[in-house]
Amino acid sequence: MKKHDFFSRTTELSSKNILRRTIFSFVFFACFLLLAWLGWKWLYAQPEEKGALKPLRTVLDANEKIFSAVYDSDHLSKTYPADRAAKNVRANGYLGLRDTAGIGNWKLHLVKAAGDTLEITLDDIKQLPKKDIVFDFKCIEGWSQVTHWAGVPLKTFLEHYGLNAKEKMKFIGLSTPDGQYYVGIDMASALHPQTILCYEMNGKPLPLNQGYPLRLIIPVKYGVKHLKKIGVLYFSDQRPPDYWAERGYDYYTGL
Ligand SMILES: Nc1nc2c(c(=O)[nH]1)N[C@H]1C(S)=C(S)[C@@H](COP(=O)(O)O)O[C@H]1N2
Ligand SMILES: [Mo]
Repeated sequence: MKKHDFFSRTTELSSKNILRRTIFSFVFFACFLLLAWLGWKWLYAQPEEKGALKPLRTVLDANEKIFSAVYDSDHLSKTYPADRAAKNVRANGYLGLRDTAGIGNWKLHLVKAAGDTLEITLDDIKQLPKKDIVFDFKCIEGWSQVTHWAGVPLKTFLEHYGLNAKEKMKFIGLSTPDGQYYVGIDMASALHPQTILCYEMNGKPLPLNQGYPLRLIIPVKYGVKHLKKIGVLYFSDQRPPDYWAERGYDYYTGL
């Protein structure tokens, strides 16, 4: 008898408990939904800054501070034997590539200072020491591919043109000849030993859709920074304009 009472009491208690808990969970969940909805509304009411909502921009800027502080310019990206490189190389992003008129007269405009621009031909560039690199090219859209490139290290190139003093500036800027696509790169990454002014892919001249005659290859960055068909290269102490950063992407995009 006692035993029975005991059991019926616990059954009663636990069904009360269940009801209480159900109500509690429901209220808790409703509050959670309300808070999430209010948070969302608040976020979208915030002003935009440099292409992203301000609170999100604050997080991006904090990430950038951390990554540039820990960035080690001696750290090398992983490389692969040439036979691992893709034969069918993916091409992505055609801004500034479509107009091919005048490509035969292409020259690189190297802006040494305001009003002082050197015009450099592809043959000039090919005279400089050549470096091959086979690495895993990564696009922020989510794909990657092991690819094989060759050209002159940007650092070697700048030294050849006596621009070592410019290496004290904070950034280099690059743009296509028509100005449709443009990027800015922090100097530490620009001078990284694996950063090259590239004119060959798989041992042949760059195809048009890969940036013929000259592109940037910068393995320490995502694909967005590997500007194809370089028209102009210049130096700056401020962040140069950057096509995808203006559309809300992280400026630094380091790997
Ligand atoms: N001129 C130019 N360069 C560009 C782009 C572009 O649209 N125009 N897209 C960038 C992006 S987003 C990527 S992922 C790489 C792709 O390089 P690939 O065509 O060699 O794969 O080029 C970068 N360089
Ligand atoms: Mo990309």
